[in-house]
Amino acid sequence: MANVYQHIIESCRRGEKLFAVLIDPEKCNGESLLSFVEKINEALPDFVLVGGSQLTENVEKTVVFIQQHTKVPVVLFPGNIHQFTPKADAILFLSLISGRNPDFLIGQQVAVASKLREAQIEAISTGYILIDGATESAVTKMSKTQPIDAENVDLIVNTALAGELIGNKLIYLEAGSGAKCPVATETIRKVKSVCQVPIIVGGGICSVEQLEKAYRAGADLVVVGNHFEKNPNDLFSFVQCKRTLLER
Ligand code: 1GP
Repeated sequence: MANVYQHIIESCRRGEKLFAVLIDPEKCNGESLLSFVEKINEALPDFVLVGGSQLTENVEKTVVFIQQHTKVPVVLFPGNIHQFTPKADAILFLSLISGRNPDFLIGQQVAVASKLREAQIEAISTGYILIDGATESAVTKMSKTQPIDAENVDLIVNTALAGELIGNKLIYLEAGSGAKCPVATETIRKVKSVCQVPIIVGGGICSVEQLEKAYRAGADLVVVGNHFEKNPNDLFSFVQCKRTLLER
């Protein structure tokens, strides 16, 4: 089984960028899932993330289906503990450090910890920072926490730094799925300048230009989900973008 974190660290060391597609089992299933997985096999993003903010019963089925059809590692990106399945290759073990809801900071993690250990799944401690993307996100609704104001860059940077200092191995800057405004490049740049761990950026990225800007600002891994629901063929140009950056 692939070691996902090792892959991220080694890519960062080589100066390579990473790209992940996010699949929400409630929105992408059946024929559309099969057809998208076929595109994944051609485009070869680094990871397939599976998860969503809403409660869903289809996570395990979706993970197994994707694994049966592709060799790209499948990483859980769970909105809550009910989405846990030991079948995934790894899990982003998220703590919503921008919020002050104890359940999403540590409560859900405590509830699922023994299952993770039992499954011996690769759990990657991830400081998850929700930033206002000018749309009310599903994360805000589900977690009952407010995003950090996008203008409050100092707070975002200090939150990321605190996450790293308490041991998070990744920092995820999230504008929320379908955000009108993705995370600002200046914010990514400042977080990258203080953090040593890899930075994930996601939420509202819907063009190669926005993707390239995020990479150039310092994003190590960019996650795109929503955009591919209507434009699955764009997967090719998005994955190509990170390759082109490396060749330049
Ligand atoms: C959401 O960061 C991810 O959690 C991806 O966002 O669906 O807007 O691409 P989009």
